[in-house]
Amino acid sequence: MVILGEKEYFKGINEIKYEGRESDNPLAFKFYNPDQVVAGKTMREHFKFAMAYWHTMGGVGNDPFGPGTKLFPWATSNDPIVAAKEKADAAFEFITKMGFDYYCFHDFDLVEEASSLSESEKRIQIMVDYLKQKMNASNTKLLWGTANLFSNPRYMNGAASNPNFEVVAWAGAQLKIAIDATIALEGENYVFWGGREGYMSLLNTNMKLEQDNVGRFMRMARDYARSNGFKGNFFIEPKPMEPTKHQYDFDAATSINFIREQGLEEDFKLNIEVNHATLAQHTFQHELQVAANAGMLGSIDANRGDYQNGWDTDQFPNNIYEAAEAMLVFLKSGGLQGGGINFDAKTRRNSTDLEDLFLAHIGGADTFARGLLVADAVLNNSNYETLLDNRYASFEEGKGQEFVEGKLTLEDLSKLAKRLSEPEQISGKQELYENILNQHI
Ligand code: XLS
Ligand code: NI
Ligand code: NI
Repeated sequence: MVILGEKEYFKGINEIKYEGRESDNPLAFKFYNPDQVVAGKTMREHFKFAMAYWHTMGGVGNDPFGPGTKLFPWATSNDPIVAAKEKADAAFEFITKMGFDYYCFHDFDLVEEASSLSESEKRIQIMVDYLKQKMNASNTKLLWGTANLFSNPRYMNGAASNPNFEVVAWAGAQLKIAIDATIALEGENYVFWGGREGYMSLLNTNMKLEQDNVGRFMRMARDYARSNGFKGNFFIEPKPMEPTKHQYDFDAATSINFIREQGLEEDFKLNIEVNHATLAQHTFQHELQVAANAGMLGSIDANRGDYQNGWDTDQFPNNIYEAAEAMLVFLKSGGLQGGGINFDAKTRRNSTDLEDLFLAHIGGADTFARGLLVADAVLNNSNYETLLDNRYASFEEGKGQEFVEGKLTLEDLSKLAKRLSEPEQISGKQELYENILNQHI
């Protein structure tokens, strides 16, 4: 059901429907069919697509070389509450017209930050009440909430990792407000993305203290949220750099180590973002696999980088090959634990039509849907799994099996190898695997 405020912002655009591959309607899904069952679940259930409040409602196209290019009709009032309510009206009109079930926000995406903490808190509470009504009317849910602990100049040296305890305390106050809002809106998860948690120069940095302080901050968040009834997951969203030169949550492996070192493994998982993976010189699917191996594949921020430069360009996903490889990992590891797919992506600075927001999300949803269909076909209609199993068959029997079971010593390996002749050469068959994937695209 489409939810409108007093005004209709996206005039002429109706609810986006699945029309199939043959459709020429640019405002229709070609592959994302919410009710289609793939591998035992509907696409809607697999993906839990979410709109990112900051990019979709707030991303006006400013970059380091120039101001915004997009004059959003919901961003005209000088009264912060009026502006915030109009933004929320537009957000819910958008989400419901897209047919999505979820959204995600930072505290100050909802309403402009005030000059005092308590005034900011009041503003957020007003918006929480307003959003509750919108969510109830439309059956929309909050995938995750988070606090923006990186934009305000006070966080220039970090938030939880700040060398000045007073800034850490301020960040804690803001964190508490964001957790309260997330709980009040029945948010399913809470995200930590530490844009300024890291360092620019090691010369002026006590890395050990800073990282331990981030751990303490997260344990406080967990304890506070749990004691106030929050049952969801906490996610760390890894990113190697930008804005900080070196971020502590560099990649999935680094973040998993941090989670374990800080005793957070019962409550924390990862939110993997495509463009953050590639910034860390990994592939998206690599990061998903690392998270899945640790039982921490929680959620996805969907976007893509530009493979000719190294920036976090946050473009909408459109690479079917990348999505198909990612969905192979996704299906084989049983999907996401508690999270969903949040379009943390922005239309280009020169994509200035309101319609472009729809086209971008349609393309993103179709890319993931197509990736899922391809991955499902590869798993069910090809010998991919058999090939992969056979590659490791030597660990399934005999001495290989004993090795896996931990029954052999290094002396055993030595004796065994001396009895064997030079092992036979076995091809890795990479091209065959690649051909199988392409065959199903
Ligand atoms: C920035 C991050 C950010 C988080 C939420 O690069 O992706 O948008 O998802 O703070
Ligand atoms: Ni990002
Ligand atoms: Ni993100």
